[in-house]
Amino acid sequence: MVEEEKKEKVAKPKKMADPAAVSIDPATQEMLAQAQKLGIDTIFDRAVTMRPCNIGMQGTCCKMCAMGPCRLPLPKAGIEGEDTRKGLCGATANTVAARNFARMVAAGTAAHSDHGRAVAEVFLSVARKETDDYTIKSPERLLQIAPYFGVATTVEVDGEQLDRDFDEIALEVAEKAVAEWGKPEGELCYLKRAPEPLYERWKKLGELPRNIDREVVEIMHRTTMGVDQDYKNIVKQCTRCSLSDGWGGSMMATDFQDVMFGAPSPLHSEANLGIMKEDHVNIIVHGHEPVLSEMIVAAAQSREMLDYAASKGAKGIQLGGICCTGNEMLQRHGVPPAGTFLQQELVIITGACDAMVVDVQCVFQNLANVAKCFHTKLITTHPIAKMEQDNVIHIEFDEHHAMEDAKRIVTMAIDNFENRGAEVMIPKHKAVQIAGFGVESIKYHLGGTFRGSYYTLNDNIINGRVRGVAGVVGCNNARTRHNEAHITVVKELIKNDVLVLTTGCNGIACAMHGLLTPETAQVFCGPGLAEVCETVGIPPVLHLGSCVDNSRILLAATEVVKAGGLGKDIRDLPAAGSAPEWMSEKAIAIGQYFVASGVYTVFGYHMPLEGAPVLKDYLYKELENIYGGMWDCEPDPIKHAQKMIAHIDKKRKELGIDKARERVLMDMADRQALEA
Ligand code: BF8
Repeated sequence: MVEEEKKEKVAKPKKMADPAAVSIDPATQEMLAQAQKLGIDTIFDRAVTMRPCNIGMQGTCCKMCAMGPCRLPLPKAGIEGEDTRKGLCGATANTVAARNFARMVAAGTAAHSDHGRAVAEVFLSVARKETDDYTIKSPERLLQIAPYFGVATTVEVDGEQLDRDFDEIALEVAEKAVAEWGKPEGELCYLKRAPEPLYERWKKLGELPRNIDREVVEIMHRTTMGVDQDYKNIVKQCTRCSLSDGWGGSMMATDFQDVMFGAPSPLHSEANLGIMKEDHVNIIVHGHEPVLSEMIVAAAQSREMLDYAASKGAKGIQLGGICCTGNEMLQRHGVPPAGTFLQQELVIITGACDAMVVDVQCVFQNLANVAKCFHTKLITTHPIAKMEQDNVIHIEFDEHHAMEDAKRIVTMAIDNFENRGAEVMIPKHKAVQIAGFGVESIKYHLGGTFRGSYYTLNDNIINGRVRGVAGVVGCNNARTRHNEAHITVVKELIKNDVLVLTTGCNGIACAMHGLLTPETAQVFCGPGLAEVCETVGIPPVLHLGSCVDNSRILLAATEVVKAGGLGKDIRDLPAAGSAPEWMSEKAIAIGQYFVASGVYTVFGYHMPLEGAPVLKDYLYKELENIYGGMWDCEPDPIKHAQKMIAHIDKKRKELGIDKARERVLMDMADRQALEA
């Protein structure tokens, strides 16, 4: 009998995800069904069979030492009177949850900033003329940022200011930038890019980051067993560390990528799995650091490689992106993203992916198992990110012979084209998009070349056509329905005349669902925002790039403050932040620097704070008194957007711009009267 029971158990069919229930995207649904037909498990199925740990979800599992893990779940009946929960050492639920939260901030900051460091180091090689493969494509950006590093761009000769030697400027900036990760004293150079009251607040609070590595290290020290036991003091260090990300490592990643690869400007592209082509060699770049992918784009466009592809019977080479390397290639070259974070396995399951090239971050280890079922060459390229499976090829990138590495990879993909199996299925779905916005292009489109400022945007916010601005960013999460919260939040915001700035996987999701074209304004926007978008020809959702490019959102907000009429600090602006489907530690670092920069920031899904209600209250309420920004969490996407809109309205009221203004058409006599 026992044996029979056992057999029955084994024979039970494995639980699988329902494609329509786990994604709103038809391409994802089709490919998931195909994966299930082929018996290949994906993250969607694994999310069904593995449930998350309830105590970890609450943020109150402490595994900082070998006496634990100490688990401090909230009692089912709640807490009446004193909260007596404590770990073996006496750590309270607040301390445990704050330490876990802080370690996420440290990990997120480390990831973005190590990416920034790698880019800055490549730039140093360029400035030292050690590589021919990379050059300076945007000298303007370099001259723009040089003063923040204390590097002069002019030199006085006989009482006259003359342009300084450009190579000298480049080298000095590169050396100063690389030092930002470990300089022994002082503060990060970019902090003074923030509006003055914001910088002064951080200074008064003693939260100016000293150097990037130190702030990450200090979190690791403070949160190890028996050190910082005051949740407010831990959160303070979270701020200092996260600022070294947003106003440090991430901002430098953005800037030096712009300097070397060119500052993005709006361009046309497409998005979703349907960008792959059956008769082309398909190469997918995935990860976050774009240094090698830049070379892959150049190699794939070279006559030599195109001819070689033709000789193997391919009609061309189709590049596509996943995650933020995809966003980087999109914003500078128009390379279409094949999908978001959750679609990475599906790209291979099309059977048409001849090579997937990965660098760092957000890469599933299961890609190697999926690749085993197809002809796909899975290539890791970064010394800090290898895979244990033996079908994975490692080609380590080196900036000194970057083009050689890139050509080797592209050649490998072309050679693999003829090895495709019979199971090729590329979903038809794709959407067009306009991407590649940045601080300057917003200025150009909304301010005009003549004005060259954010004045027109501010004017439209003041007159109420644009109710406010929202930064909606971040990941997909397999615990929520793929893209549903992203799209619902964004649609609700633009319906209510809120202009949306997007990055990361939210940007890809918005592109896939057709929200990144000027034409969508008429369909989805409130009348005010629709009028502005139509007049200047921009989409109501502006794609600003990858997750390190959230620094562009900080700088855009700073430009709005500078343009005047909307307060003196980011905290005064009718603006809010959101990550509807977050999953990465990087999102927590971003959230903390948004909050500490004065932005009300709402996360979807859940936050690992429910087990520590006092800490939660501190982050969701008290931080507003300190920074003007605070955290919030709302899984329901409509309520999520409505909370952001309520905050925007609160700020409009504080600014005295909450009443609809009558639009008066002035004639010449009226104007003359005004001038008099
Ligand atoms: O850095 S949004 S899933 S890809 S972590 Fe990863 Fe999240 Fe996507 Fe970009 Ni950002």
